Amino acid sequence: MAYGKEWKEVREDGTVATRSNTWSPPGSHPVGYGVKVITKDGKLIRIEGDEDNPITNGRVNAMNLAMREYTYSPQRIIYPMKRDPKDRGKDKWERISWDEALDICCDKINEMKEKYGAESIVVFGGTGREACIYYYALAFSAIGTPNCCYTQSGWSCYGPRCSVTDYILGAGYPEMDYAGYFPDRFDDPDYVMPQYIVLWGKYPLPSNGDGLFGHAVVDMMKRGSKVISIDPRITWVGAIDGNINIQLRPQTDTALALGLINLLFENDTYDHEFVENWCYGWKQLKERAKEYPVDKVSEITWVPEEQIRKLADILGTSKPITWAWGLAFDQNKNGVQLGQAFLSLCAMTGSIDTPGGITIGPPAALLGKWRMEQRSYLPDDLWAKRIGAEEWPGLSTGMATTQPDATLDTLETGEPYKLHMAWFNSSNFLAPTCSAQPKRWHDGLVKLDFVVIQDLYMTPTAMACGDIFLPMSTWAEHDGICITHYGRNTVFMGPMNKALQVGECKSDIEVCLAVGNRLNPEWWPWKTAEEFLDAQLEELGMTFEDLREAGFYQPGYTYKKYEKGMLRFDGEPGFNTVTGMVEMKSTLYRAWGEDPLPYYEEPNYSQISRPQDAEKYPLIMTTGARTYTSFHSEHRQVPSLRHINPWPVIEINPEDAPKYNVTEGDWVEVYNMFGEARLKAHITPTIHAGVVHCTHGWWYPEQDGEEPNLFGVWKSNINSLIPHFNVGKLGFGAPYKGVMCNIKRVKSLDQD
Ligand SMILES: Nc1nc2c(c(=O)[nH]1)N[C@H]1C(S)=C(S)[C@@H](COP(=O)(O)OP(=O)(O)OC[C@H]3O[C@@H](n4cnc5c(=O)[nH]c(N)nc54)[C@H](O)[C@@H]3O)O[C@H]1N2
Ligand SMILES: Nc1nc2c(c(=O)[nH]1)N[C@H]1C(S)=C(S)[C@@H](COP(=O)(O)OP(=O)(O)OC[C@H]3O[C@@H](n4cnc5c(=O)[nH]c(N)nc54)[C@H](O)[C@@H]3O)O[C@H]1N2
Ligand SMILES: [Mo]
Repeated sequence: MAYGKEWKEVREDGTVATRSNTWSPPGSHPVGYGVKVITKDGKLIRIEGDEDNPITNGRVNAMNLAMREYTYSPQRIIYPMKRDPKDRGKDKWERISWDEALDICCDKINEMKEKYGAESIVVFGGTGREACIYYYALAFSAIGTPNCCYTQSGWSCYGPRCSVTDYILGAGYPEMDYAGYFPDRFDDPDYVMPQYIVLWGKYPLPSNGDGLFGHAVVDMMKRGSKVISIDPRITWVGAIDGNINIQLRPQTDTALALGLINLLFENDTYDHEFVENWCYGWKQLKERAKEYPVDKVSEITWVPEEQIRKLADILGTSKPITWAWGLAFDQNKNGVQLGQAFLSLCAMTGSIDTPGGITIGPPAALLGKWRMEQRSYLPDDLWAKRIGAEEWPGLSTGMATTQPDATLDTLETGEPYKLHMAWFNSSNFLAPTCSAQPKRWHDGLVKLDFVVIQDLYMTPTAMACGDIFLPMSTWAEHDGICITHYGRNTVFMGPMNKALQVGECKSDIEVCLAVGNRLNPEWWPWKTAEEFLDAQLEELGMTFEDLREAGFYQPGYTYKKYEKGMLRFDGEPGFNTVTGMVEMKSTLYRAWGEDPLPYYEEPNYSQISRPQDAEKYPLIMTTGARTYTSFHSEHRQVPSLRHINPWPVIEINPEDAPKYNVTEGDWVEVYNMFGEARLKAHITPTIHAGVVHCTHGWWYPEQDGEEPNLFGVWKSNINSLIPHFNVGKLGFGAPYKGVMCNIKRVKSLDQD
């Protein structure tokens, strides 16, 4: 159903309902909950679900239900501000106009370029938010630096999965098939309901990770699909009768995947037609997988042998099977091999590009042309200066960024050149979000000459090092486009429609345009967001107003594109890889000095690889499983959400808790050779014995914000326990979801 002009409606009670699609800010991934923003006299009243949205059907997540509190929080920053660099760490901000703020920023950019070269400026960006579409362009063609950095050690989010897909499959992000492409959804005649949904290292109900509307899993369960959850924790979905839990030791997934591949070959239950015609290197993979017999895999993973066999039987005999892979792939040094093995399993079960299997995007992203072009603005010699690009081709080929760990080294050592200026766009990485060993980042950042912060709230990062603060609008306060997987697998695209204005806040697009207009008008000719969005949508033959009136866009899906010549730039059948096939044995991995076949590697900080530390640190810590009430470090100031989850939590198995004299609700210090953090104990049998899980992203906005306290950012900073440069051979992956640790009971957040 198209909305027509009724995307904005005045109701009888005088309120206005503006249909929109939520993305960010505040943070969220491009899923696009369809909503109605209810305003009165320009003020936000509430968010309602939009029952006409074909995917979300009127449902809204907790963070959007709390939008009014978020929008009008007294702690939100709604005017541009400046602070003298000598007052960093002090609450000495002064309100200024946008013009003054932008003039200062642009003058500084020009000054840095002249004195030290454009590469002395680095743009930092965070996760999956709308800003991510624009901060690369902000760096490359507005500011003119090759150094755009996503700071998570080993680029451990999404980038690895996308790059692995690119290298092995030559396609856009593989997503579980939840019939999102079709207006009639699950009733579409082309669609087949999967027998099983594999949720591997992903729990999409709270996370809606990457581009997947998590509740679709529940919609599919209602229609008969069963879930296989591969996770050290038993989740709500896993706990439902008939669903299967494979509770493994963190970071041992690649061994499990290879064990399953071995059994599918051994049992001869793989899809012969697909494997033999469309997969390169399958015989070598078969040989490699023989090194992973089920008894060995059971010992490595802690999963009982009979469970592994049963799982292999299900995978070999059920059709269709749909697969979702999550963050646990990226946050693993061995994750590139895991991704390769995972895609091989998808191939062996005949799931790739088939109804009810996994969908894949074409090699060129929808609305991706403009983003690619911005890169070409930079001359080759400047592009060659991108930090870590030459040393890490396996990363820098897939990602247009710096290598994050190398960026920290550059910040600390001034090699190969000194960094002088940073522009933070949607990243608060001192709070335990992106950065591992955040104190090291802190000490490097406070020494920079000039720092710009583009955010909605005063954060520990802004307080520590910001000189200019540019206040951002929420998704309800600006125009934009929400597109799943940034166009790499466009299940759905929808308009974000401005419904209100708060203070003088502007959107990320507007800031990009303002900076681009000043510094590089030839590449930034658009004056308004709408003009810019019109230009973006030209390739689809529509304007932004058309998209508003349509309400949403679902492109439809053609299955088995590889048979039809729809996946390669040359129009031939096959996949867009070096060999034209699914590369179970990777040509590119080999070219970059990596084993072309998947292998299991024990994590560096485990009791097995460091027996000398096993007694000191007998537990394994995984972190960051998402909660319904926060997006990373955001939302801690929102009373109703904080009420639900008031403190950081460490989950401990009831077998382990008494050994440490810990009971429910106690404060616990978790520590290892890198650092420590304090959280509250939750004793639960849903976590595997021997493993603890810690929530991430904690700081205390209610506390003193000035240095050295910085809103208590060091107290529960779980990333203090995560080492840097613990990455795989391609430069990807880090142990955020698996390091050894110990715990002890303490009196409180501050007292031993
Ligand atoms: N231990 C551990 N650490 C982790 C993880 C984990 O699982 N465990 N997960 C990691 C992952 S996967 C990721 S992606 C990172 C995320 O790390 P970050 O993306 O750095 O997340 P935040 O700390 O929330 O910082 C985002 C900042 O941007 C602001 N913001 C929100 N939306 C917008 C917007 O649209 N525009 C602008 N300009 N600003 C906005 C927010 O207010 C916030 O201050 O954290 C990582 N850290
Ligand atoms: N509400 C909310 N939503 C979010 C975010 C948020 O902060 N809050 N962050 C967003 C971001 S940036 C991302 S990347 C996504 C991530 O979302 P997901 O991909 O769903 O990842 P997580 O929630 O980190 O972890 C998923 C599951 O992996 C399990 N796990 C932990 N270690 C391992 C392991 O070694 N192996 C396996 N197989 N499983 C393991 C955890 O127990 C957890 O249940 O969520 C996004 N959505
Ligand atoms: Mo992420």
